[in-house]
Order: sequence, then structure tokens, then C-alpha cells
Amino acid sequence: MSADLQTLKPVDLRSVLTFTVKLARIAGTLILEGSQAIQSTSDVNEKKNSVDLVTEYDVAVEELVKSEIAKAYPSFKFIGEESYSSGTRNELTDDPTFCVDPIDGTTNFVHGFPFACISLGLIYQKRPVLGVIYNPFLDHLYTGIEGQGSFLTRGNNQPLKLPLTNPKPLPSLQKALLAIEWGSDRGEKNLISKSDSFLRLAGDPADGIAGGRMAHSIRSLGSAALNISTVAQGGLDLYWEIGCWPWDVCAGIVIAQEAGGAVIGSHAALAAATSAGSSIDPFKVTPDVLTGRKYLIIRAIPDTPNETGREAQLRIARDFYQTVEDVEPK
Ligand code: LIP
Repeated sequence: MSADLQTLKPVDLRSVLTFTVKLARIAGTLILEGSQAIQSTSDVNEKKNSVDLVTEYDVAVEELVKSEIAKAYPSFKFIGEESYSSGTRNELTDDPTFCVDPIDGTTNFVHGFPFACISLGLIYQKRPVLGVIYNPFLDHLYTGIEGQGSFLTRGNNQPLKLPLTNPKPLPSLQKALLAIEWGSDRGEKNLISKSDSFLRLAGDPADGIAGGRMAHSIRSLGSAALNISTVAQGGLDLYWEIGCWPWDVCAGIVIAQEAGGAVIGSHAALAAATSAGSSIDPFKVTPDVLTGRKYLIIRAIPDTPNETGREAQLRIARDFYQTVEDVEPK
């Protein structure tokens, strides 16, 4: 593929995917080496507070990835978590732009909890079009290209199309396995709002929790990218987070959408798209949704005689947003 391509066609994206998968696997080796080393040192730095962690490996992996991308695709732009943290703020343009979290799940990485990954998304004309998420601890590789499906490759096995099994109907939140995250903002306003939301998601309405949905259970994998991938594969019904960033979700958005998942922004975005007479597509990931730091991802749901899968996803999204509170991320 020409590095100066003005238009990216599906066939070009396949070649970008081949490159990106190779890069993810090289980065994965570095992440594993780092994990061994970090267990025996206390070399962990803090960003905005003592739970917002960064290690020399986050920085090294991002540097490696950035320089390999610059060699292979010199005209592509780059947005990376660690570059952003150290002050490089690239605007979103129509140009092909890699959006990268070198280690998503840094806290897991530091603690040796084997759910950390590299997340490499490609944005083109301001929408995510390609995603690669690689968890080197489990050797799980998730890939997706807009219009070409998404896949999970475990070890050296053949890629499996996502979702892994035919999706089942989702009658209500009560039947759901949900993923949420505490995030790194531990201030009173954010945390009380989040814990009130979690209380209503889990709580028994017949035993004192007003508005409780008593969902089957709640999980936190500690990595936005892996939460989204697990929704795409069908292992979680839904994932919600306020406060993460485009590099946490960009690759996952493509993987989830290609698996029939719905990616929805904030309470306000859903309300605007579903209000009477609205012409907004509630399933479209606009730049505002991509950068909005509020994400709700719902797995594929099949059509039934009573409602389409899309209607079911909207029903679940509406009920979810009636249950949880909106809060502004720091
Ligand atoms: C993390 C996310 C996680 C979220 C954290 C943080 P990092 O990314 O994936 O789900 O709760 O706030 O954003 O910092 O490990 O790359």
C-alpha cells in the first residue's frame, strides 16, 4: 500500500491490519518482558493521582509503536495515551490516524493480573475503521475492520468470527452480566454517583433498593479494550464507563460494531438520537461520541417476532441510562 494514499479502501485496510497485528504481537512481547521486570521493582509512576499509573513500559511500548507506524505509514497521524499525557495533543482530522493505548489495563499489568493489552485503533474520516487488541498474557488477539467482520484468534488457532456463538435475546437488565469500572477519579462526586449507579444495577428492588435492576452480576476486567472485546465475543452483555479516553475504546468500537454490538455515547447522546422526530442515528459513532468519554456498549441481540435486535439494544440502553447516573469525568 502507498504510504501517501489519500483514500483508504477496504483492501488497503487489510494490509494495514496485517501490519498492525504484527506490531501488536511485537509490542506484546515487550509487555510480557515488562510484566516480569515490574513485579520485582517498584518503578511505577503516577499521573493525575496515586491510582492513575504509568510505567516505563507504557512509554517504551508507545515509542516503539509510534516509530514503526511512522516508518510504514509516514502520512498517518498518531494519537497515543502517553504522548497525550506528556503534552502532545493531536486534533482529530479526516486523515488516517492511529489511536493507541500501549498498555490498556496498566493497573492489572503492575499487579500481574493477566488482563492487560495493547489497543491499536485506526480512525479515518473521523470514525474508527480498524481495531487490533492483543492480550499477550492469554495470547488473545481481537481484530476488526469496518465492513469486514471482527475475529478472535487464540494462540496459533484459526481466527473465530465474533460473536463466538449465536446471540441470545436479552429480555432485561435483570438477565444481564454487566461490566463497569471504578476508573481513576476517586473524588467524592464521581465516586458517590458511580456507586449509587452500581447499587441500582445490582440491588434487589424487593429488598430495599429503590429502582434496583438486580442484574445477574457485575464484572470489572480493568481494561476498557478487554471489556469491549468481551462484549463483542458475547461473554458480557454490556459494558459502561464514564471517564476513559478514545485510545481506550477506539479499536474496541470497530470490533464490537462488526460483531453486531451497539456503541452508544452519553445519556444526552441517546436522548437526542431517540427523541421524537430525531434524524440522528443512535448507533453511529460520531466524533462527539468517540471523544465524549462516556461509552455504553451492548452485545449483538437477535431479531425476534416482537422486536428487531436494534430495537432490543435501544430498549436495553434506555433502561440502563434510566438506572445509572450521568456524571462529568475529570
Ligand atoms: C484504563 C481503562 C480502565 C479505566 C481506567 C483507565 P489505562 O486505561 O482501560 O477501564 O477504568 O480509568 O482509563 O490507564 O490502564 O490505559
